[in-house]
Amino acid sequence: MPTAYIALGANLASPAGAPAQTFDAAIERLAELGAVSAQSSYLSTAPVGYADQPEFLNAVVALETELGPLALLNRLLAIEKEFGRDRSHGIVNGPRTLDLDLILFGDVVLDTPELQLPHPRMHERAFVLDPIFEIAPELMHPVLRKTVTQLKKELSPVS
Ligand code: PH2
Ligand code: MG
Ligand code: MG
Repeated sequence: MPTAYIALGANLASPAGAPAQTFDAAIERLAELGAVSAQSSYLSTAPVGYADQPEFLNAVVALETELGPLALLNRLLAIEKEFGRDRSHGIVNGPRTLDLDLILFGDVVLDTPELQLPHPRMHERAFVLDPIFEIAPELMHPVLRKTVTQLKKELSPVS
């Protein structure tokens, strides 16, 4: 069964509470989609891309699932909504109650309007690489053919 790596991000309270409580509850939902085989710690991170917003909580979960990548993506979007995600305001990279990004799905490489795999910015983002490094340092990026450890080393200290 393929392993999906899902990045969690939040910097606003959701119906479940503060971001850490949102993560706890969202991970219970993720566990209904397969088996959660690993989970990083919850890391406080400075906002990237749009600076004028609260700091984020970030984490990564490894999920063994029978769902295909698009079916999984649709379930992630539904869970985001359940936890109060509102995509109607126009701020790209702005504050959110819950962001669930599908980062990797086994070795699948996909480039469609709905879903790109691996996530096209995963290797540029410490808030994604740091939590993956905690749970899977030897995981290989299927396009760049570098491990998460290598990608983390190549990241500039400000990203
Ligand atoms: N997500 C973004 C944009 N910027 N910054 C941090 N620290 N953490 C995030 O999860 C994050 C971000 C877009 O999804
Ligand atoms: Mg995101
Ligand atoms: Mg997202």
